[in-house]
Amino acid sequence: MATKLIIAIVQDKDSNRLSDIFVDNNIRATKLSTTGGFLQSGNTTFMIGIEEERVDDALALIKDASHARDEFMTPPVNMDVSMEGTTAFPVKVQVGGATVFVLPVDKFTHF
Ligand code: 2BA
Repeated sequence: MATKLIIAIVQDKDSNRLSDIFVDNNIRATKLSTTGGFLQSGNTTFMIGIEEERVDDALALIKDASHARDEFMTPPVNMDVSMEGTTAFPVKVQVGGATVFVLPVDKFTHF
């Protein structure tokens, strides 16, 4: 039976509920505290080793538990231009519900 690795990046606000959902559905996952490269604020990455047949079910649970939200970020002031009258206004960024990768797994062992 082929194993896949799901890597799912979700917002911190959704992560505890998603952990509970994984436990309830007998999905084994490792939760990592991560940082988004763009917003440079915390998010949560789940690593899930799972049988290929169950990948779609896991993706449906992730989709259901993850919500898109608007965040505001203040862009850095460009120091190349004159500072006169330059104010960095917060910019609205929509952060997605979940960013998900599904990878093949060459070998999966438990010792
Ligand atoms: P962040 O890198 O902090 O990005 C947060 C949100 O900012 C993104 O939401 C997107 O709406 C926006 N954003 C990111 N880069 C941008 C850029 N160069 N210009 C304009 N807006 C930009 P999502 O796309 O939903 O991504 C949420 C989080 O998922 C990301 O947090 C990052 O941690 C991860 N992620 C997204 N795409 C990825 C990828 N291709 N590879 C690895 N991680 C990814």
